[in-house]
Amino acid sequence: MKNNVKKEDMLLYIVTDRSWLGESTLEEEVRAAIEGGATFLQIREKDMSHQDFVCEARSLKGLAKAAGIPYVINDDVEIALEVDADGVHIGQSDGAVVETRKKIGPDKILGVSAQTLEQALAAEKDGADYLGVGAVFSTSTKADAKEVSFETLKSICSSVKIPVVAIGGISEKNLLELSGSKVDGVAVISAVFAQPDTRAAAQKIRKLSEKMVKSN
Ligand code: TZP
Ligand code: MG
Repeated sequence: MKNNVKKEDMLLYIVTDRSWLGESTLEEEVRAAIEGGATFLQIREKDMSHQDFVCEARSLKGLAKAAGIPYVINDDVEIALEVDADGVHIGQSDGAVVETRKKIGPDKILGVSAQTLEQALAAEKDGADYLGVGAVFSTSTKADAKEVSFETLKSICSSVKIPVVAIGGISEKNLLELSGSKVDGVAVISAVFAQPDTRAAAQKIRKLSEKMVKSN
């Protein structure tokens, strides 16, 4: 298995969400989050035409490249290949991990969502570079998110070698509750993008994530 991502890349993993955009553009919001210390970017769009998604992905790619952070496309392998993204992130219902790895080749990042230890072990064996595990807290951002217990998160983190990022309902209030799970970082949407000052929110979450990882 190639080492396409590092554990440190997981410290502050941001996932885009247009539903929180106010006056500012998605590009401005992502730039602010990167300035605040984001270490990884996932571009996630659920209702967008192929062409618009390609345009958005190209423009955000510029920001990620300038900052030197990895960026992946959620779900859509074709778009990831078309814009030459660093990789793709898939869920359990987005197609087999082995097939996705074949399509993107060995050098691109493959992230996989896992809710159980079995799914985590299978994804690692089938070629995932990192795992997203959650929802670790309740979230209103993803309607169908299943909750994953602290014990499950902990058992996944101690059973796989690849980096693991926790996701779902993580905020500055509960982040440190993840201490002791051995998780490598946090993936957030609302804790950064739903805040009035995106840059400051990212800074705060990044600091807490570093503290949490150190105390693991
Ligand atoms: N996958 C599991 S929970 C979730 C996703 C995409 C939503 C995370 O959003 P938030 O606002 O950080 O809870
Ligand atoms: Mg998906």
